[in-house]
Amino acid sequence: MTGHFEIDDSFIDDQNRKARAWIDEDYEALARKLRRQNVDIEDLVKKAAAFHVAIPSWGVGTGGTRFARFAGAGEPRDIYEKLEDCGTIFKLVRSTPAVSLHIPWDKPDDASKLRAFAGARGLSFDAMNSNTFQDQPGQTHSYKFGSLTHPDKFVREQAVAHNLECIEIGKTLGSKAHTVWIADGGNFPGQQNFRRALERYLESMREIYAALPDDWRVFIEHKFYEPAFYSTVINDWGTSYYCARALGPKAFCLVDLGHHAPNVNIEMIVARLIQFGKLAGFHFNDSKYGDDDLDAGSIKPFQLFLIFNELVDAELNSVANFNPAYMLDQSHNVTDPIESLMMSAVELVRAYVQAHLVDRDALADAQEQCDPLLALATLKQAFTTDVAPILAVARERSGGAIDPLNTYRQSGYRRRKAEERPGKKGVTASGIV
Ligand code: LRH
Ligand code: MN
Repeated sequence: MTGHFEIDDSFIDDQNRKARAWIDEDYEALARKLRRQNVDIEDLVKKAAAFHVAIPSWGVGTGGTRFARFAGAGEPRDIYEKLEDCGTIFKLVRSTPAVSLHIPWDKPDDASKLRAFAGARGLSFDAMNSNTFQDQPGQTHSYKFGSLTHPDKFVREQAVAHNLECIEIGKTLGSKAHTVWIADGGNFPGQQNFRRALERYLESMREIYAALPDDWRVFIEHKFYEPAFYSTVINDWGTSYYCARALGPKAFCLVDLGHHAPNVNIEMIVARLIQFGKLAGFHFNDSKYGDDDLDAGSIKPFQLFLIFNELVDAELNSVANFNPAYMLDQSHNVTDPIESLMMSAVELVRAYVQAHLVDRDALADAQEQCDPLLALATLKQAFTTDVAPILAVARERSGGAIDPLNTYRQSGYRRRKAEERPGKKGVTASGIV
């Protein structure tokens, strides 16, 4: 790839030097504050540096809605350019060493070549994602009326075969998990037989499960509506959990934060799935109304903190079968996707570190003493602690940017990509990617 611009380490060092002054001062002040709480700030820096979240390959392109997609400058045009941008995000925030691919959007001509290209940028591949919610050119059977649950067994077989192909590609890429989200459902009462559709789902998923290598996991992703607007086969965590139990020990339940009805207590669903040993992990994002796929922590940061409060409690108590996969799943319709993904990754590390600041003995006492206000105050003390200096020092010590957004903007990366990747800027056909 001739003439491809990259932000080099010396530029990041230069920018970090400019930020050194304020970071040292803030870090010392926070260290003193935490010392009073018998908390060693260095422990938290190590935890922050160890936190990783995967980038969705489909997130580095500009997203859209059914109304329009306003393509940005220097859009990645293929999986290699998507990985270039994922490499840039990783270089600046250091907490995103893996990418989650979507097939066929990212189907590689040469998976080994792709793995090497990613490896050269410090990137590996997280969970694969199948796509039986769109018809591909030349596809024999349409998914208009479903895929793994379609009444026609030839459609189900086609959908199963696609998932097996995703697993084969993933094996070459070094992935260890496969996420299955299906849009199957109905728009009208009576359109589907609810029980038969679920039986067909399990029948199809058993074939996919049987194809999993021993060290792989399959993630079932529930969603309460859209694109089906009356009923969705895998609509909630309960149905997902039933299926994961029915399939076996390699099947788990993935929580996409945008896939729940408004006001659903997602942190409680997370606690349930942790307790039941079936938490696959997350598609982190945020939303105000539906599956808005907005930037994580941008609308409900306290909910994000409460979810991490459950995760850290499980981590500290070494709960069995607790090995969640963290991924972002967002659609960037009006921002530079690289900036949104960087800032979203930072918000996840922030929530994780703040959750480690919860005084769990005090919280347990307040709960046992039936003192709700003290319990809430104990959580809020952690949530209202500004841990930004810890996050910045963790990034810098990992070779990243103290101020990733400013460093990215100073680098002129997007402008350079616009020169390298001439593409049609402006309004294009609708669709999420
Ligand atoms: C469905 C979903 C799923 C992906 C898709 C891009 O809403 O969250 O995880 O396959 O978005
Ligand atoms: Mn998702």
